Amino acid sequence: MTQLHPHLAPVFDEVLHRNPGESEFHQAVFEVLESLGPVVTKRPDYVDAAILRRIVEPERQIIFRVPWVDDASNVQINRGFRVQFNSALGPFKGGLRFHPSVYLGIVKFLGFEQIFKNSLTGMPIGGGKGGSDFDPKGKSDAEVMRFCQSFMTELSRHIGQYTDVPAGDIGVGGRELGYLFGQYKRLTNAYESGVLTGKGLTWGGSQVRKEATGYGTIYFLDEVLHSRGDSFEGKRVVVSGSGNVAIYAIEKVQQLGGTVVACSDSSGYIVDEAGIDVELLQDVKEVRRGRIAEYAERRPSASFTSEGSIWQVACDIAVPCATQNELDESDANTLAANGCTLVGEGANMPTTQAAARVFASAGVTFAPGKAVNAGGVATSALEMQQNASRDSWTFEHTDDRLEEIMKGIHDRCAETADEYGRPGDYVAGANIAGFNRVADAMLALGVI
Ligand code: NDP
Ligand code: 2IT
Repeated sequence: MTQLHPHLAPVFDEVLHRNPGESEFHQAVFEVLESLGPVVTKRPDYVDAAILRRIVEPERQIIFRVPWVDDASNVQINRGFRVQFNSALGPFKGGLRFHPSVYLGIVKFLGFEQIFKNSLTGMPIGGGKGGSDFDPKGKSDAEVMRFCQSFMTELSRHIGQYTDVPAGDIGVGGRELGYLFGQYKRLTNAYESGVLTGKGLTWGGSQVRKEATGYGTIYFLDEVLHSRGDSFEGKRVVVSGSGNVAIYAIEKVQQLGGTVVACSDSSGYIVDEAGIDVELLQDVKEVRRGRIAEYAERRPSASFTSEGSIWQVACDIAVPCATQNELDESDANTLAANGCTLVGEGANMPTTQAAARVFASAGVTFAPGKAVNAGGVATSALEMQQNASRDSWTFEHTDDRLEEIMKGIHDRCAETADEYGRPGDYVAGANIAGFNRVADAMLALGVI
């Protein structure tokens, strides 16, 4: 572990003391603090106003019981969370995750990352995150609906278009957002479109929001490649996951002339040397909600493996799009040895700190999630703009806006890294650029 700056070490110690057992949150905080040494040296006013000590403490944390009745008439109890982390730049904004692994430490790591990601977009959105340990897998639509209605019955007191605007994340897609919005509308007797993003196109959603995180991820990586005089044309790419982010990342890579040869889910991975057939993948994962092995059963050029790691598949570019800490030190060594030159995080914190250090020392360009996957939340902010003006834009216009935003984020990270003497270090660039904008707003708003 590197040493933190003397002003930052006590901040981290306080985080460890106040948040015992929340290892993902500790990891996310450490990764940001590690980049901020040069900032606190340059800006003693941030230290004097305790910006660092305030930014690691959520403004509000809500934990609630979610009781619901399953199809066999049994009462089930889940736990719900919303962490409203920082609203200096705008209303709290960030997704909801439904996955059995969700606990406060996961929600806090995601909410903390969201502050800097949202800042990097340049849009007026603060950072928050929520979710539940509910597992939508294997549940009927009616069970998912009853769970979502119960979850929203409590969450509705804490959200609003000017307060806190949730969206999707792992396990929360169009179906779940529909049930959540329906219940909010019923409880409040108001069609308040701006209270949630990721809505369907017939009920207030934006074009491109579904595709935005995956497309935005690839637009960002395309900028990295352009900055080296290169492109996706002819590149061999591995994308982990096969959910919302992965599917549209795969589609965009192939539109730009690359070939995605592998993807995965929590049961294993498939290799398809002919290039992933996105329509088939959508049918297996989005329509049928099936397992990735079914793709290989239906496609002669593909094979399924349940053992080992997807990162053993040789590639030029690796795009982890599944979940946190899915790419470890040994995976990073394998990727580097196999000639991978670029890793971009479509997921939130998929790369362990040890793996990121391997990439740095092996000369593999590493682009962090808070910059790379910001296209999802940026398009959520475009959805909020459309809702506020009761307008709806075309696919082409919205996609152009997304591409422009991703180029802007790329350039902001690259320029900030140069300014702080870390050329090519996208981690430092993203953390510093994201932090500075929030810190300036917090300074202006006083001690609150
Ligand atoms: P989905 O639920 O649509 O898909 C998640 C994918 O990751 C599935 O293939 C799932 O496999 C796999 N996965 C999830 N958890 C695990 C696990 N513990 N181990 C192995 N595989 C796992 O989610 P998204 O595509 O929306 O999210 C993927 C990542 O991108 C997350 O890190 C999320 O925070 C991040 N993200 C999402 C954004 C969005 O707009 N949706 C925006 C920015 C970031 P299985 O089906 O087997 O569970
Ligand atoms: O991690 C993320 O940025 C998201 N899950 C999307 C958040 C949003 O509000 O669109």
